[in-house]
Amino acid sequence: MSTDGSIAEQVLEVARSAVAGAPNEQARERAQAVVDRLSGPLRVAIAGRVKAGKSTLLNALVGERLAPTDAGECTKVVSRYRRGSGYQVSAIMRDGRTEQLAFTRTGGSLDVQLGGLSERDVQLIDVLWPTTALETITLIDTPGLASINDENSRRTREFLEHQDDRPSDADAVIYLMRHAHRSDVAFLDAFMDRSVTSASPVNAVAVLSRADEIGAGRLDAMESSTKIAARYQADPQLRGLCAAVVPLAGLLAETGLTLREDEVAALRMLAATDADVLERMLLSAGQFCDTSASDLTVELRRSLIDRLGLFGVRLALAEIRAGNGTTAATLGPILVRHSGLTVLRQLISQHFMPRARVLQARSGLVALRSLARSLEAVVPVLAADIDRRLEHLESSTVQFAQVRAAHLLACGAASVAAGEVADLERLFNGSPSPTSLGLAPSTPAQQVQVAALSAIARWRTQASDPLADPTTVEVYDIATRVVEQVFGSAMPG
Ligand SMILES: Nc1nc2c(ncn2[C@@H]2O[C@H](COP(=O)(O)OP(=O)(O)O)[C@@H](O)[C@H]2O)c(=O)[nH]1
Ligand SMILES: [Mg+2]
Repeated sequence: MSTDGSIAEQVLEVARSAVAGAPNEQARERAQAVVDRLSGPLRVAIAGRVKAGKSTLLNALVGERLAPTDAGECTKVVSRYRRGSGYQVSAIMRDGRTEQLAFTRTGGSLDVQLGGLSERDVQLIDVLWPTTALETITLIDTPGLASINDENSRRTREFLEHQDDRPSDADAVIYLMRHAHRSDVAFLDAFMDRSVTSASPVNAVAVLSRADEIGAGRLDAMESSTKIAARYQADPQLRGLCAAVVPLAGLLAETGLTLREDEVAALRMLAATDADVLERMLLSAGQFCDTSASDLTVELRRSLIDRLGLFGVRLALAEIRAGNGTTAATLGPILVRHSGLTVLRQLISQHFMPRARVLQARSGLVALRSLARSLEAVVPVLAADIDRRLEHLESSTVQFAQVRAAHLLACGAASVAAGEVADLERLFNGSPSPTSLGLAPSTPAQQVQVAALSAIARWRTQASDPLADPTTVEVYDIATRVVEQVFGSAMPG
């Protein structure tokens, strides 16, 4: 039986022979790109409207303030953050050149200078950073989608969407929405109908961002946003576009992870303010920063609002007063806990990661197939060999089929009975194992086989329903294949 890893390795092997047999530099580069991709980490793009909180989320995931969160020139360009052995920032130009960029770190945040370069000529800013947070994923910050036709949106779509001759540059997408605005759904839709590789409900997750601002930043903001996210997730249209919707206060997470002792000292001073006075101050950001509101300088108060938001300030003060967190080391984790970052992280590690290798292999396969097509006229033997090997891989590998079935199921293309959805989802999620059948991993082999036989009978019966449409039949067929694998790997003894 193939493991997830070996699928990627098999595609990698095909890519390596394409590199070796490439008749020209261009073909070699394309094949090499597949090799690089399959041996590198998963690429997760963060997309959404301007000011949705994309860069803030990226920083929270890294635990450092790498992505600029202002509207500086670099926020208009796609930026990629990946692990490096040292610190290095470069611009990959549209004409293919690479230019080293100067950068500084001020107040804990990374500041990149474009020098004399025009952002219009820059295709991508490539940041190499030595942090373990980027070991298994590369994060991509995209310019905001203000409207479907503007320049930034074009750049983002160019990056995310599957183009005819090459697969998307992202393996998975985190889509940020402040609220499920009509056009947000339209944007999401535009990404999704491209191909399984670029985006599908299988590799996209939606984040209800800036969740702390819901309900004017009251202390129950996160509970309200959790309910709203649950409602979005139940929406059939959204369910068909992304795997899940989770609420997130990215700013709280970013600041919690980078909280400084001097900031907590200022918060402690505020917490000691007379309760009535404080109550009034916390009514709005304007009142909080009013010149005469506190002995703390206006500048200091404004920076607390920038770093925490009104909700974050309220939360921090309440926690300090309760004695739960009075230093950066104790208050920081409390802020992170309230932010929703843990749930998002779990989603990434449980949803994206197990499929990461499969998705990458799938992207590689698409790229190699299009390479083979372009080589047909020049080196027909090599092209045919690549095609044949890819075909064989695709048909013999149940994981590709699982991803496809999960996609068809999630986007509603397959019409299965409501009572079957959970069982099918379980089958399409992860490598075939007793867990696929809802059994404990330690279930005795004989028992697994008995359960598998009855599941095979169940899905086969469904697949042979003469009234079922072809897509639905395909999903049941794939379910049967998965269970057969479970059966085959459960050896009594
Ligand atoms: N209150 C609050 N503000 C946020 C949050 N995330 C981002 N912001 C603020 O919203 C603004 C835009 O954030 P940014 O990350 O640059 O958005 P981007 O344009 O999508 O990259 C900045 O001023 C952030 O501080 C959040 O979770 N809560
Ligand atoms: Mg940004």
